[in-house]
Amino acid sequence: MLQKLLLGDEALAQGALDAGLSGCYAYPGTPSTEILEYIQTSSEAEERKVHREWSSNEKVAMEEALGMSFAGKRAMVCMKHVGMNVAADGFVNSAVTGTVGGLLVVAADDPSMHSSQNEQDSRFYSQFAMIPCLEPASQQEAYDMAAYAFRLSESLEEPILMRLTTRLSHSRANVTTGKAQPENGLNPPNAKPGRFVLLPGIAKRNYEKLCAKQQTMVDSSDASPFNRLEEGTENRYGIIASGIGYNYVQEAFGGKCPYPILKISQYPLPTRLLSRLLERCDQIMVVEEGMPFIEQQLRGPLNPTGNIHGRLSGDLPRTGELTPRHVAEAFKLPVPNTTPLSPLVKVRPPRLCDGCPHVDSYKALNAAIADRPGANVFGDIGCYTLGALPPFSAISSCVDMGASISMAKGAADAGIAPAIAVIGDSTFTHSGMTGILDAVWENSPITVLIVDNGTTGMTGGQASINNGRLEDICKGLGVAPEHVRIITPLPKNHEENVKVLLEEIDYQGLSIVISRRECIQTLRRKARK
Ligand SMILES: Cc1ncc(C[n+]2csc(CCOP(=O)(O)OP(=O)(O)O)c2C)c(N)n1
Ligand code: SF4
Repeated sequence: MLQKLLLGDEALAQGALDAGLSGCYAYPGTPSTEILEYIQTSSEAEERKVHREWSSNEKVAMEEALGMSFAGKRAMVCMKHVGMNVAADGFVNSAVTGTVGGLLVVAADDPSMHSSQNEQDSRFYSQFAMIPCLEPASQQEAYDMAAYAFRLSESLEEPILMRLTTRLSHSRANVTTGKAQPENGLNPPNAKPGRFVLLPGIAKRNYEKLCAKQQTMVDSSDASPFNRLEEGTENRYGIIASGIGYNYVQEAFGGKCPYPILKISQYPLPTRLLSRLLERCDQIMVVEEGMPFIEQQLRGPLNPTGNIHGRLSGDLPRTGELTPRHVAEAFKLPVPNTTPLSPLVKVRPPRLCDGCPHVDSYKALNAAIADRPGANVFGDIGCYTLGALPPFSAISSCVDMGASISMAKGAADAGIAPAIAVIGDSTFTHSGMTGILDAVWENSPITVLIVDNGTTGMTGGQASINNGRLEDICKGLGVAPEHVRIITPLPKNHEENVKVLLEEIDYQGLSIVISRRECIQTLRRKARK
């Protein structure tokens, strides 16, 4: 046994490695990125040749992990919460096929939207797919749950979802590691049951089986080592605290909570434990991070007695990340002191780094459309989203990965001219390419500016899967070669870049301008090495 100081993400990664992980598949996204990054730098993963490359998007990652599970091995797939929307098709259907080797799907939620477009709660996805969900309350639990999740997955023959949240993913604690287990052997492919072929007849049978497993999943939650009912000395309130919410309760009460606490870290809800709490206490306070997932289930549509409290009742804030202070206020306890921000720390709005290639791309784009008053520029997700802010104020949308191209096409269909999309290289291979196929098919009059800095800058500079092949990819998708142009965003090229952009913007068909210069941060990192 060893003690290690680990982030929640790292604790999970180490737990999965020690539990005989054979492959981790992921697309970067805060706050999940450090899981695969830890495995990429792990010497044991290297020695064992555990798969640890980035995937092109979350759906691909999900299916790759399912393939590894099909082969009998233990696999993990990691993403940020909105990645679940991309992976959803494979994810929901993997519950219908079932799994062979343990399959752990990790979604890291970002309540308060520190670096996200929304604060959706991934627990709903587990309910939707009808599979168990684990929600660690500490870094130690994140470690321990990896092995548990693989065992549970293999006994149920179903994928298991693990939901992390920013605060746990990105804070460190001491973690005691256990004995490493060997990886599963490869199951011969011809021994595979036909249940992976989701033709209607087979899918219907599989779905019946999935429905029949629901009670076993509830029983497993009731018996889970991660769920427990802690006795209190007063029954005025019963507290249901899930995931990291359990820590906030402990902190608000200084570790001496007088009320019974039902700690929930495994779903579906443990009905026997829940009944024991409800029998004892009239008033229930639900302390859960994210959306009111548990509270909503307990209240039903009416909650006639009004005895279920939480985010919906207004006792806790409806939106945003919870804190011990919120819990203290809900129970009218003295509010814990918070350390004020040091005057040395200056709060400033986010901005592009000095010397960032996107600066010169936006300067050229703004100059090119200066006398095109009908121009609309649809943006996407990455460092270049900051082009929406002054001094550029260049883009008017940022919705989901890849939306710039499809929205520009839709707007062009409606008559917007010129319609321009700005998209990063990683976002382009994640979800932009399929939008291009539609625009190629109709030769839509849009210009796509791919700001190619050779990396996935916003999430910390992970490898970008296109690896300098963007022009070939665009031509391969069917874009006319003479309308695939490359510019270098540097001040000295400004006039030339504006000219190229104008030529393509004025062309009445699909054109692509690749603005290529490496991210200053990855460049510096390489120089330091
Ligand atoms: C579905 C989804 N997955 C992951 C993310 C996290 N994320 C935000 S931007 C981005 C990619 C940024 O890379 P790129 O498009 O190359 O632009 P750059 O930041 O390098 O300018 C990622 C992975 C997200 N917002 N949504
Ligand atoms: S990390 Fe790279 S791409 Fe992002 S703002 Fe800085 S220089 Fe630009």
